[in-house]
Amino acid sequence: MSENTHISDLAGHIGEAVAVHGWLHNKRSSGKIIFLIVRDGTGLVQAVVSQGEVAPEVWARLEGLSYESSLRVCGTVRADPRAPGGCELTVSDVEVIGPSAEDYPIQLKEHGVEFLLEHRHLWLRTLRQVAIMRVRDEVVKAIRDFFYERGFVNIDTPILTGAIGESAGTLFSTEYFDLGTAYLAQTGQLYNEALAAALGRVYCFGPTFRAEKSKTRRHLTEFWMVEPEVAWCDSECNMRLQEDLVCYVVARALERCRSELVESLERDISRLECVVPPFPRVAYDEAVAKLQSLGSSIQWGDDLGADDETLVAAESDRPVFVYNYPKRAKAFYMKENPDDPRTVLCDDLIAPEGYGELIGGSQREDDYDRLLARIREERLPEEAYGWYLDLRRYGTFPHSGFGLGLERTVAWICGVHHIRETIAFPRTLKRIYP
Ligand code: NSS
Repeated sequence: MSENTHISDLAGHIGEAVAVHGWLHNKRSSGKIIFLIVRDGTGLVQAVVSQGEVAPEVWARLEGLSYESSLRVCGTVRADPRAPGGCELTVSDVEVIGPSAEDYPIQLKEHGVEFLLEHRHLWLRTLRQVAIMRVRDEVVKAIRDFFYERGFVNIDTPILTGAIGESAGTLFSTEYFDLGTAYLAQTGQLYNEALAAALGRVYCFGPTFRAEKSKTRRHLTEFWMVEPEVAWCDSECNMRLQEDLVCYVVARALERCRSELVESLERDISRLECVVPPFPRVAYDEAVAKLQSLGSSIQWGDDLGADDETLVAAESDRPVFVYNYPKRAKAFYMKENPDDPRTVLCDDLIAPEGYGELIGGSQREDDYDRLLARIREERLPEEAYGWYLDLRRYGTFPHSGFGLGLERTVAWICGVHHIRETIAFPRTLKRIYP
């Protein structure tokens, strides 16, 4: 492969001859000049071809060139303050590496979302999708840096599991040799708890799976979750960690993805600039009373619905904690609230602007008998939890953790309505292609 200069680096090569490799994003011509807009994933550049300055066969090649053909463009970099990136290419040669068929399905016009999802492998090439993938990458890096800087150890928990992590209702299962049924992980949390007793502060970050029947803009069947687990940390300490993480990630996106957010995604970043501690904290009881006064049909004991979440955070300029939910609305592993045993020591962090729950977290039940009772109440298969109960038999310890949904966080930061755009190949109730 010959030398390649990335479009984002062209400004450092003014006056030099370079070769750029990319795809034809757009084209227009005016008489004896053809303007090619080339994209390579790092940016766009206008390549200016003058008929008099290229060989006749090159000119002929360009006249019929279709969108998304892949190209090698040779030329000299010229400073142009009006051009995106501050420069253009004066072309000496163009080689067509892979011509694109005439029927490239994604045009510059608006398409329906089902059509776009059917062509997700090509839709990803558009500037908006490229910007979202770059923000996602930055968010992932920020999350890893946050935990690394604080001394957490990253652990990869299993994806094939024997114990139900969250709720039996949303499991993907598969036959596992002679050992019966295995499940795709809904969470890495239970394994994280074992590791917290080994290493103190740990986190896992990977894909999780839920056979969600809900067709909402906040649900995927495969999504990525970062889950820290911290020994000697109570529910209050857990909420502070969540607040710090979210503020760190938002600040990083604002610092390093400003052009993606502002130019490509037209995000109102003033809404992100006010994401600083402290986040409001509303007890579940209070939240229910307030929601009822606003017309919600929620009853004490119910989990918050999507509309309730939107309402709870509607007046806030930053995410809102709702804490200490009723036991019956939450998972079996949450610690009973000593001040009100009908509730558990947990929190959901709800984003403003209608993006819903970003985080679910809790202090874990560290009492052997209470945990066993909860496993039985929920009719979970006790034999699968022997190892999990052992953590309470051999040196139990107060500990807490949470799970932050990557796609919901990226959707909120990008201001993207539906989380399906925040993962390369979304998996939903009705879609496994492409
Ligand atoms: O079910 S959670 O509220 N909590 C857990 O899984 C805990 N085991 C985490 C822990 O304490 N270690 O899910 C956590 C987050 C939730 O707030 C959402 O942001 C995201 O995971 N989540 C989802 N994102 C996309 N699609 C679906 N279906 C989904 N479910 C949860």
